[in-house]
Amino acid sequence: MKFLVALILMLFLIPAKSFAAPVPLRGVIEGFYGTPWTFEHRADLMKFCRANNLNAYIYAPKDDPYHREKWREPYPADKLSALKKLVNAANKNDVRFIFAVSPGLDLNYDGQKGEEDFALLLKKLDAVYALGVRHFAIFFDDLKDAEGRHHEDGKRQAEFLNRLQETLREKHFDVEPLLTVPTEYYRLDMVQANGSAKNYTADFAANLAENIVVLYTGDGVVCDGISDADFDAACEIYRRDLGIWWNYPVNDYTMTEDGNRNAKLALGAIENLPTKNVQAIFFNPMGQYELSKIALATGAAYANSPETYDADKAWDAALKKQFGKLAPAMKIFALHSRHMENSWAKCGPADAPDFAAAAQANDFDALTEMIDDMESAADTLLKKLPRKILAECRPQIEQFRRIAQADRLAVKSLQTKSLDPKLELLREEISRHEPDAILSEKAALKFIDDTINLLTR
Ligand code: LOG
Repeated sequence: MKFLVALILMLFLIPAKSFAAPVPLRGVIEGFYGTPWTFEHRADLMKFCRANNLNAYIYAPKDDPYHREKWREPYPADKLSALKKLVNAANKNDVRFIFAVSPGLDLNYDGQKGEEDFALLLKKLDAVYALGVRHFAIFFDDLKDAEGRHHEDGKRQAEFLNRLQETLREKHFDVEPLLTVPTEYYRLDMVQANGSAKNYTADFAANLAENIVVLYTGDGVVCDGISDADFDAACEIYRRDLGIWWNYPVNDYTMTEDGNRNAKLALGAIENLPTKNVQAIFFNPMGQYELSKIALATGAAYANSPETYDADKAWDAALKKQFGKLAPAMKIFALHSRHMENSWAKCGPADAPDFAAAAQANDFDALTEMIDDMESAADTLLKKLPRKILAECRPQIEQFRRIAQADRLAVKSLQTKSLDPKLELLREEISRHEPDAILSEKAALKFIDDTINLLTR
Protein backbone atom coordinates (compact mmCIF):
# COMPACT_ATOMS: atom_id res chain seq x y z
CA MET A 1 0.00 0.00 0.00
CA LYS A 2 2.73 2.42 1.01
CA PHE A 3 4.47 1.54 -2.20
CA LEU A 4 1.36 2.35 -4.22
CA VAL A 5 0.91 5.72 -2.52
CA ALA A 6 4.56 6.52 -3.15
CA LEU A 7 4.19 5.58 -6.80
CA ILE A 8 1.11 7.74 -7.27
CA LEU A 9 2.82 10.65 -5.52
CA MET A 10 5.85 10.26 -7.75
CA LEU A 11 3.74 10.37 -10.87
CA PHE A 12 2.28 13.67 -9.76
CA LEU A 13 5.63 15.09 -8.78
CA ILE A 14 7.45 14.38 -12.04
CA PRO A 15 7.21 17.69 -13.87
CA ALA A 16 4.76 17.62 -16.76
CA LYS A 17 7.59 18.78 -19.01
CA SER A 18 9.22 15.39 -19.18
CA PHE A 19 6.04 14.13 -20.83
CA ALA A 20 6.21 16.74 -23.61
CA ALA A 21 4.49 15.18 -26.59
CA PRO A 22 6.08 15.13 -30.03
CA VAL A 23 4.46 16.92 -32.96
CA PRO A 24 2.38 14.07 -34.42
CA LEU A 25 3.36 14.62 -38.06
CA ARG A 26 7.00 15.76 -38.31
CA GLY A 27 9.48 15.65 -41.11
CA VAL A 28 11.11 17.16 -44.15
CA ILE A 29 9.55 18.81 -47.18
CA GLU A 30 11.68 18.77 -50.27
CA GLY A 31 10.06 21.97 -51.42
CA PHE A 32 12.89 24.23 -52.57
CA TYR A 33 13.64 25.79 -55.95
CA GLY A 34 16.75 24.70 -57.84
CA THR A 35 18.28 21.33 -58.57
CA PRO A 36 16.25 18.73 -56.66
CA TRP A 37 17.93 16.16 -54.43
CA THR A 38 18.94 12.89 -56.06
CA PHE A 39 17.23 9.60 -55.35
CA GLU A 40 20.37 8.57 -53.42
CA HIS A 41 19.96 11.59 -51.17
CA ARG A 42 16.32 10.79 -50.59
CA ALA A 43 16.99 7.15 -49.81
CA ASP A 44 19.59 8.27 -47.27
CA LEU A 45 17.09 10.76 -45.84
CA MET A 46 14.70 7.95 -45.00
CA LYS A 47 17.35 6.42 -42.73
CA PHE A 48 18.16 9.84 -41.32
CA CYS A 49 14.46 10.33 -40.52
CA ARG A 50 14.25 7.03 -38.73
CA ALA A 51 17.43 7.74 -36.74
CA ASN A 52 16.07 11.15 -35.72
CA ASN A 53 12.51 10.07 -35.07
CA LEU A 54 10.99 12.03 -37.93
CA ASN A 55 8.02 10.28 -39.49
CA ALA A 56 7.18 12.06 -42.74
CA TYR A 57 8.66 13.30 -46.00
CA ILE A 58 6.88 15.43 -48.59
CA TYR A 59 8.03 15.07 -52.16
CA ALA A 60 7.53 18.55 -53.66
CA PRO A 61 10.67 19.70 -55.52
CA LYS A 62 9.70 22.91 -57.29
CA ASP A 63 11.99 22.19 -60.22
CA ASP A 64 10.90 18.63 -60.88
CA PRO A 65 8.91 19.55 -64.03
CA TYR A 66 6.36 16.82 -63.34
CA HIS A 67 5.62 18.31 -59.93
CA ARG A 68 4.69 21.79 -61.13
CA GLU A 69 5.22 23.08 -64.63
CA LYS A 70 4.28 19.88 -66.44
CA TRP A 71 2.06 18.53 -63.68
CA ARG A 72 -0.38 17.11 -66.24
CA GLU A 73 2.23 14.78 -67.68
CA PRO A 74 2.61 11.33 -66.16
CA TYR A 75 6.03 10.37 -64.79
CA PRO A 76 8.13 8.42 -67.29
CA ALA A 77 8.78 4.77 -66.42
CA ASP A 78 12.30 5.27 -65.07
CA LYS A 79 11.17 8.02 -62.71
CA LEU A 80 8.28 5.92 -61.51
CA SER A 81 10.53 3.00 -60.71
CA ALA A 82 12.92 5.30 -58.82
CA LEU A 83 9.91 6.66 -56.91
CA LYS A 84 8.80 3.13 -56.16
CA LYS A 85 12.15 2.30 -54.58
CA LEU A 86 11.95 5.44 -52.52
CA VAL A 87 8.44 4.64 -51.33
CA ASN A 88 9.69 1.23 -50.25
CA ALA A 89 12.59 2.82 -48.38
CA ALA A 90 10.15 5.19 -46.67
CA ASN A 91 7.89 2.34 -45.62
CA LYS A 92 10.83 0.31 -44.35
CA ASN A 93 11.89 3.22 -42.16
CA ASP A 94 8.39 4.07 -40.90
CA VAL A 95 8.38 7.35 -42.79
CA ARG A 96 5.11 8.47 -44.36
CA PHE A 97 5.81 9.29 -47.98
CA ILE A 98 3.63 12.24 -48.96
CA PHE A 99 3.42 12.86 -52.68
CA ALA A 100 2.68 16.44 -53.70
CA VAL A 101 1.57 18.08 -56.94
CA SER A 102 1.49 21.86 -57.53
CA PRO A 103 -0.99 22.31 -60.38
CA GLY A 104 -1.93 25.92 -59.65
CA LEU A 105 0.05 27.63 -62.44
CA ASP A 106 -2.53 26.70 -65.07
CA LEU A 107 -5.16 24.48 -63.46
CA ASN A 108 -8.67 24.74 -64.93
CA TYR A 109 -11.51 24.46 -62.45
CA ASP A 110 -14.64 24.84 -64.57
CA GLY A 111 -16.39 23.33 -67.57
CA GLN A 112 -15.01 20.71 -69.89
CA LYS A 113 -11.41 21.77 -69.26
CA GLY A 114 -11.97 21.59 -65.54
CA GLU A 115 -13.20 18.01 -65.84
CA GLU A 116 -10.23 17.08 -68.00
CA ASP A 117 -7.76 18.54 -65.52
CA PHE A 118 -9.47 16.86 -62.60
CA ALA A 119 -9.21 13.51 -64.37
CA LEU A 120 -5.55 14.11 -65.22
CA LEU A 121 -4.65 14.94 -61.64
CA LEU A 122 -6.50 11.89 -60.40
CA LYS A 123 -4.62 9.75 -62.90
CA LYS A 124 -1.34 11.21 -61.72
CA LEU A 125 -2.11 10.42 -58.09
CA ASP A 126 -3.45 6.96 -58.96
CA ALA A 127 -0.16 6.04 -60.61
CA VAL A 128 1.63 6.92 -57.38
CA TYR A 129 -0.99 5.19 -55.23
CA ALA A 130 -0.11 2.05 -57.17
CA LEU A 131 3.46 2.42 -55.84
CA GLY A 132 2.19 2.22 -52.28
CA VAL A 133 1.70 5.92 -51.49
CA ARG A 134 -1.25 6.71 -49.21
CA HIS A 135 -0.60 10.38 -48.43
CA PHE A 136 -1.08 13.17 -50.95
CA ALA A 137 -0.69 16.93 -50.98
CA ILE A 138 -1.82 19.62 -53.41
CA PHE A 139 -0.01 22.95 -53.17
CA PHE A 140 -1.11 26.36 -54.35
CA ASP A 141 1.86 28.48 -53.27
CA ASP A 142 3.75 31.01 -55.39
CA LEU A 143 0.98 31.92 -57.83
CA LYS A 144 1.56 35.65 -57.67
CA ASP A 145 2.25 37.78 -60.73
CA ALA A 146 5.11 40.25 -61.16
CA GLU A 147 3.16 42.90 -59.21
CA GLY A 148 2.74 40.54 -56.27
CA ARG A 149 -0.98 40.00 -56.94
CA HIS A 150 -2.77 36.70 -57.36
CA HIS A 151 -6.08 35.88 -58.98
CA GLU A 152 -7.08 32.79 -57.06
CA ASP A 153 -10.57 32.05 -55.77
CA GLY A 154 -10.42 30.44 -52.33
CA LYS A 155 -13.82 28.80 -52.54
CA ARG A 156 -13.11 27.24 -55.91
CA GLN A 157 -9.73 25.90 -54.72
CA ALA A 158 -11.28 24.49 -51.54
CA GLU A 159 -14.09 22.79 -53.44
CA PHE A 160 -11.57 21.33 -55.84
CA LEU A 161 -9.60 19.83 -52.94
CA ASN A 162 -12.74 18.53 -51.24
CA ARG A 163 -13.87 16.81 -54.41
CA LEU A 164 -10.42 15.38 -55.01
CA GLN A 165 -10.27 14.00 -51.48
CA GLU A 166 -13.75 12.50 -51.74
CA THR A 167 -13.04 10.91 -55.10
CA LEU A 168 -9.74 9.48 -53.91
CA ARG A 169 -11.33 8.05 -50.82
CA GLU A 170 -14.17 6.51 -52.77
CA LYS A 171 -11.64 4.72 -54.95
CA HIS A 172 -9.22 3.78 -52.20
CA PHE A 173 -10.44 3.28 -48.65
CA ASP A 174 -6.95 3.73 -47.20
CA VAL A 175 -5.99 7.19 -48.51
CA GLU A 176 -5.12 9.60 -45.67
CA PRO A 177 -6.47 13.16 -45.47
CA LEU A 178 -4.94 15.59 -47.96
CA LEU A 179 -2.39 18.25 -47.09
CA THR A 180 -2.36 21.63 -48.77
CA VAL A 181 -0.68 25.03 -48.87
CA PRO A 182 -2.96 27.93 -49.78
CA THR A 183 -1.97 30.73 -52.14
CA GLU A 184 -1.93 33.13 -49.18
CA TYR A 185 0.35 30.98 -47.07
CA TYR A 186 1.87 33.34 -44.53
CA ARG A 187 -0.12 35.07 -41.87
CA LEU A 188 0.58 38.68 -42.83
CA ASP A 189 -0.61 37.85 -46.35
CA MET A 190 -3.84 36.28 -45.07
CA VAL A 191 -5.18 39.42 -43.44
CA GLN A 192 -6.04 42.97 -44.39
CA ALA A 193 -4.66 46.04 -42.65
CA ASN A 194 -7.57 45.94 -40.18
CA GLY A 195 -6.67 42.37 -39.19
CA SER A 196 -9.63 40.56 -40.74
CA ALA A 197 -9.07 37.78 -43.26
CA LYS A 198 -8.78 38.70 -46.94
CA ASN A 199 -11.50 37.29 -49.21
CA TYR A 200 -9.35 34.50 -50.62
CA THR A 201 -8.32 33.23 -47.19
CA ALA A 202 -11.79 33.59 -45.67
CA ASP A 203 -13.32 31.64 -48.57
CA PHE A 204 -10.65 28.96 -48.60
CA ALA A 205 -10.84 28.45 -44.83
CA ALA A 206 -14.65 28.42 -44.72
CA ASN A 207 -15.09 25.89 -47.52
CA LEU A 208 -12.22 23.47 -47.03
CA ALA A 209 -13.09 20.05 -45.57
CA GLU A 210 -12.23 19.97 -41.89
CA ASN A 211 -9.75 17.15 -42.05
CA ILE A 212 -7.55 18.63 -44.80
CA VAL A 213 -4.26 19.73 -43.24
CA VAL A 214 -3.34 23.33 -44.09
CA LEU A 215 0.34 24.26 -43.89
CA TYR A 216 1.54 27.85 -43.49
CA THR A 217 4.99 29.40 -43.16
CA GLY A 218 4.58 31.75 -40.19
CA ASP A 219 4.05 35.51 -40.24
CA GLY A 220 6.24 35.80 -43.34
CA VAL A 221 7.60 33.45 -46.00
CA VAL A 222 10.96 33.14 -44.25
CA CYS A 223 10.59 34.62 -40.80
CA ASP A 224 12.51 34.61 -37.56
CA GLY A 225 10.10 32.58 -35.51
CA ILE A 226 6.51 31.76 -34.63
CA SER A 227 5.55 32.58 -31.06
CA ASP A 228 2.73 30.70 -29.37
CA ALA A 229 0.58 33.80 -29.75
CA ASP A 230 1.41 34.19 -33.47
CA PHE A 231 0.54 30.55 -33.97
CA ASP A 232 -2.78 30.86 -32.16
CA ALA A 233 -3.63 33.92 -34.23
CA ALA A 234 -2.97 32.06 -37.48
CA CYS A 235 -5.04 29.06 -36.36
CA GLU A 236 -7.80 31.48 -35.41
CA ILE A 237 -7.97 32.79 -38.97
CA TYR A 238 -8.49 29.24 -40.22
CA ARG A 239 -10.51 28.07 -37.22
CA ARG A 240 -8.46 24.89 -37.20
CA ASP A 241 -5.02 23.71 -36.13
CA LEU A 242 -2.58 24.66 -38.85
CA GLY A 243 0.55 22.75 -39.76
CA ILE A 244 3.87 24.52 -40.31
CA TRP A 245 6.00 24.58 -43.47
CA TRP A 246 9.19 25.97 -41.97
CA ASN A 247 11.55 27.72 -44.36
CA TYR A 248 14.88 26.98 -42.65
CA PRO A 249 17.48 25.81 -43.63
CA VAL A 250 16.23 26.44 -47.20
CA ASN A 251 18.52 28.88 -49.03
CA ASP A 252 17.15 28.85 -52.57
CA TYR A 253 16.71 32.63 -52.48
CA THR A 254 20.52 33.05 -52.34
CA MET A 255 20.98 31.38 -55.73
CA THR A 256 24.39 31.87 -57.39
CA GLU A 257 24.63 33.66 -60.72
CA ASP A 258 24.95 30.39 -62.63
CA GLY A 259 21.82 29.10 -60.86
CA ASN A 260 23.58 25.95 -59.70
CA ARG A 261 24.38 26.65 -56.10
CA ASN A 262 23.46 28.89 -53.22
CA ALA A 263 25.75 31.57 -51.94
CA LYS A 264 24.83 31.32 -48.28
CA LEU A 265 24.54 28.09 -46.32
CA ALA A 266 22.11 27.85 -43.42
CA LEU A 267 24.06 25.83 -40.88
CA GLY A 268 22.39 26.93 -37.66
CA ALA A 269 19.75 25.38 -35.44
CA ILE A 270 16.01 25.59 -35.84
CA GLU A 271 14.73 28.07 -33.26
CA ASN A 272 11.80 30.14 -32.01
CA LEU A 273 8.92 27.81 -32.89
CA PRO A 274 5.70 27.30 -30.90
CA THR A 275 6.00 25.28 -27.70
CA LYS A 276 2.62 23.59 -27.99
CA ASN A 277 -0.37 22.57 -30.11
CA VAL A 278 1.53 22.06 -33.37
CA GLN A 279 0.02 19.09 -35.21
CA ALA A 280 2.35 18.97 -38.20
CA ILE A 281 5.72 20.49 -39.06
CA PHE A 282 7.90 20.13 -42.13
CA PHE A 283 11.36 21.65 -42.55
CA ASN A 284 12.25 22.87 -46.03
CA PRO A 285 15.96 22.18 -46.56
CA MET A 286 18.77 23.37 -48.82
CA GLY A 287 19.72 21.83 -52.13
CA GLN A 288 22.92 20.97 -50.23
CA TYR A 289 21.65 17.67 -48.85
CA GLU A 290 24.51 16.73 -46.52
CA LEU A 291 24.76 20.15 -44.93
CA SER A 292 21.01 20.37 -44.45
CA LYS A 293 21.28 17.61 -41.88
CA ILE A 294 22.64 19.97 -39.21
CA ALA A 295 19.47 22.07 -39.07
CA LEU A 296 17.25 19.07 -39.79
CA ALA A 297 18.61 17.15 -36.80
CA THR A 298 17.84 20.15 -34.57
CA GLY A 299 14.39 20.38 -36.17
CA ALA A 300 13.86 16.75 -35.25
CA ALA A 301 14.85 17.49 -31.65
CA TYR A 302 12.35 20.36 -31.62
CA ALA A 303 9.56 18.32 -33.15
CA ASN A 304 10.10 15.51 -30.68
CA SER A 305 9.75 17.81 -27.71
CA PRO A 306 8.67 21.36 -28.56
CA GLU A 307 8.27 22.33 -24.92
CA THR A 308 11.72 21.35 -23.72
CA TYR A 309 13.70 22.04 -26.90
CA ASP A 310 17.04 23.77 -26.39
CA ALA A 311 18.40 25.05 -29.72
CA ASP A 312 22.05 25.41 -28.61
CA LYS A 313 22.17 21.96 -27.08
CA ALA A 314 20.53 20.39 -30.11
CA TRP A 315 22.99 22.21 -32.39
CA ASP A 316 26.01 20.95 -30.48
CA ALA A 317 24.63 17.43 -30.43
CA ALA A 318 23.95 17.48 -34.18
CA LEU A 319 27.46 18.73 -34.97
CA LYS A 320 29.07 16.11 -32.74
CA LYS A 321 27.02 13.29 -34.16
CA GLN A 322 27.51 14.31 -37.77
CA PHE A 323 31.12 15.50 -37.74
CA GLY A 324 32.79 13.56 -34.94
CA LYS A 325 36.39 14.74 -34.59
CA LEU A 326 35.77 17.53 -37.06
CA ALA A 327 32.90 18.92 -35.00
CA PRO A 328 34.96 21.69 -33.30
CA ALA A 329 36.25 22.99 -36.65
CA MET A 330 32.83 22.65 -38.24
CA LYS A 331 31.26 24.54 -35.38
CA ILE A 332 33.60 27.49 -35.88
CA PHE A 333 32.73 27.64 -39.58
CA ALA A 334 29.01 27.04 -39.07
CA LEU A 335 28.87 29.76 -36.43
CA HIS A 336 29.53 32.29 -39.20
CA SER A 337 26.91 30.83 -41.54
CA ARG A 338 23.58 30.61 -39.75
CA HIS A 339 21.64 33.80 -40.27
CA MET A 340 19.59 34.22 -43.45
CA GLU A 341 18.48 37.72 -44.32
CA ASN A 342 17.56 39.81 -47.34
CA SER A 343 14.89 42.41 -48.11
CA TRP A 344 12.05 39.94 -47.44
CA ALA A 345 13.57 37.02 -45.53
CA LYS A 346 14.94 36.81 -42.01
CA CYS A 347 15.62 33.59 -40.16
CA GLY A 348 18.22 31.72 -38.18
CA PRO A 349 20.46 32.52 -35.21
CA ALA A 350 22.86 35.46 -35.54
CA ASP A 351 26.23 34.77 -37.13
CA ALA A 352 29.14 34.71 -34.69
CA PRO A 353 27.66 37.02 -32.02
CA ASP A 354 30.84 36.78 -29.92
CA PHE A 355 32.95 37.98 -32.81
CA ALA A 356 30.57 40.88 -33.44
CA ALA A 357 30.70 41.82 -29.75
CA ALA A 358 34.50 41.69 -29.61
CA ALA A 359 34.72 43.83 -32.74
CA GLN A 360 32.31 46.32 -31.25
CA ALA A 361 34.43 46.48 -28.08
CA ASN A 362 37.77 46.68 -29.93
CA ASP A 363 38.85 43.64 -27.94
CA PHE A 364 41.92 42.80 -30.04
CA ASP A 365 43.01 39.86 -27.90
CA ALA A 366 39.66 38.13 -28.16
CA LEU A 367 39.49 38.89 -31.87
CA THR A 368 42.98 37.53 -32.52
CA GLU A 369 42.17 34.33 -30.71
CA MET A 370 39.00 33.87 -32.73
CA ILE A 371 40.78 34.65 -35.98
CA ASP A 372 43.43 32.02 -35.21
CA ASP A 373 40.65 29.49 -34.66
CA MET A 374 38.85 30.52 -37.84
CA GLU A 375 41.93 30.11 -40.00
CA SER A 376 42.88 26.77 -38.58
CA ALA A 377 39.27 25.55 -38.78
CA ALA A 378 39.18 26.47 -42.47
CA ASP A 379 42.44 24.63 -43.12
CA THR A 380 41.31 21.56 -41.23
CA LEU A 381 37.96 21.41 -43.02
CA LEU A 382 39.48 21.88 -46.47
CA LYS A 383 41.87 19.04 -45.75
CA LYS A 384 39.68 16.61 -43.88
CA LEU A 385 35.99 16.99 -44.66
CA PRO A 386 34.59 14.00 -46.54
CA ARG A 387 34.44 14.71 -50.24
CA LYS A 388 30.67 14.74 -50.57
CA ILE A 389 30.39 17.35 -47.84
CA LEU A 390 33.23 19.51 -49.14
CA ALA A 391 31.54 19.44 -52.55
CA GLU A 392 28.69 21.40 -50.95
CA CYS A 393 30.73 24.08 -49.20
CA ARG A 394 34.21 24.54 -50.69
CA PRO A 395 33.61 28.09 -51.99
CA GLN A 396 32.22 29.12 -48.61
CA ILE A 397 35.11 27.64 -46.62
CA GLU A 398 37.64 29.26 -48.92
CA GLN A 399 35.79 32.55 -48.49
CA PHE A 400 35.79 31.97 -44.73
CA ARG A 401 39.58 31.69 -44.82
CA ARG A 402 39.91 34.90 -46.84
CA ILE A 403 37.64 36.68 -44.37
CA ALA A 404 39.72 35.44 -41.43
CA GLN A 405 42.91 36.60 -43.12
CA ALA A 406 41.39 40.00 -43.81
CA ASP A 407 40.16 40.21 -40.21
CA ARG A 408 43.75 39.69 -39.07
CA LEU A 409 44.92 42.54 -41.28
CA ALA A 410 42.07 44.64 -39.92
CA VAL A 411 43.16 44.07 -36.32
CA LYS A 412 46.72 44.98 -37.26
CA SER A 413 45.55 48.10 -39.09
CA LEU A 414 43.50 49.22 -36.10
CA GLN A 415 46.40 48.63 -33.73
CA THR A 416 48.80 50.64 -35.87
CA LYS A 417 46.05 53.10 -36.84
CA SER A 418 47.02 52.80 -40.47
CA LEU A 419 45.31 50.83 -43.17
CA ASP A 420 47.37 47.92 -44.45
CA PRO A 421 47.12 48.13 -48.27
CA LYS A 422 46.92 44.33 -48.40
CA LEU A 423 43.59 44.59 -46.57
CA GLU A 424 41.96 46.51 -49.40
CA LEU A 425 43.28 44.05 -51.97
CA LEU A 426 41.97 41.12 -49.99
CA ARG A 427 38.60 42.83 -49.58
CA GLU A 428 38.38 43.15 -53.34
CA GLU A 429 39.14 39.47 -53.72
CA ILE A 430 36.41 38.65 -51.19
CA SER A 431 33.98 40.79 -53.19
CA ARG A 432 34.82 38.91 -56.36
CA HIS A 433 33.79 35.67 -54.68
CA GLU A 434 30.63 37.00 -53.07
CA PRO A 435 28.26 35.88 -55.83
CA ASP A 436 29.33 32.35 -54.82
CA ALA A 437 29.98 32.56 -51.13
CA ILE A 438 28.46 34.76 -48.44
CA LEU A 439 28.94 34.47 -44.69
CA SER A 440 29.17 36.44 -41.48
CA GLU A 441 27.74 39.60 -43.05
CA LYS A 442 27.14 41.26 -39.70
CA ALA A 443 30.18 39.87 -37.89
CA ALA A 444 33.54 38.91 -39.44
CA LEU A 445 32.78 40.45 -42.82
CA LYS A 446 31.41 43.64 -41.33
CA PHE A 447 34.53 44.07 -39.21
CA ILE A 448 36.61 44.28 -42.40
CA ASP A 449 34.37 46.95 -43.92
CA ASP A 450 34.06 48.93 -40.72
CA THR A 451 37.83 48.98 -40.35
CA ILE A 452 38.42 50.09 -43.94
CA ASN A 453 35.79 52.80 -43.59
CA LEU A 454 37.22 54.03 -40.33
CA LEU A 455 40.80 54.23 -41.57
CA THR A 456 40.08 55.76 -44.96
CA ARG A 457 37.97 58.61 -43.61
C1 LOG B 1 8.12 28.56 -51.58
C2 LOG B 1 9.20 27.53 -51.37
C3 LOG B 1 10.58 28.14 -51.29
C4 LOG B 1 10.58 29.14 -50.16
C5 LOG B 1 11.91 29.84 -49.90
C6 LOG B 1 6.59 28.20 -49.66
C7 LOG B 1 5.23 27.77 -49.22
N1 LOG B 1 6.84 28.19 -50.98
O1 LOG B 1 8.30 32.15 -51.58
O2 LOG B 1 9.11 26.59 -52.39
O3 LOG B 1 11.58 27.19 -51.10
O4 LOG B 1 9.63 30.12 -50.37
O5 LOG B 1 12.37 30.54 -51.01
C8 LOG B 1 8.55 29.91 -51.19
O6 LOG B 1 7.40 28.53 -48.85
N2 LOG B 1 7.98 30.92 -51.70
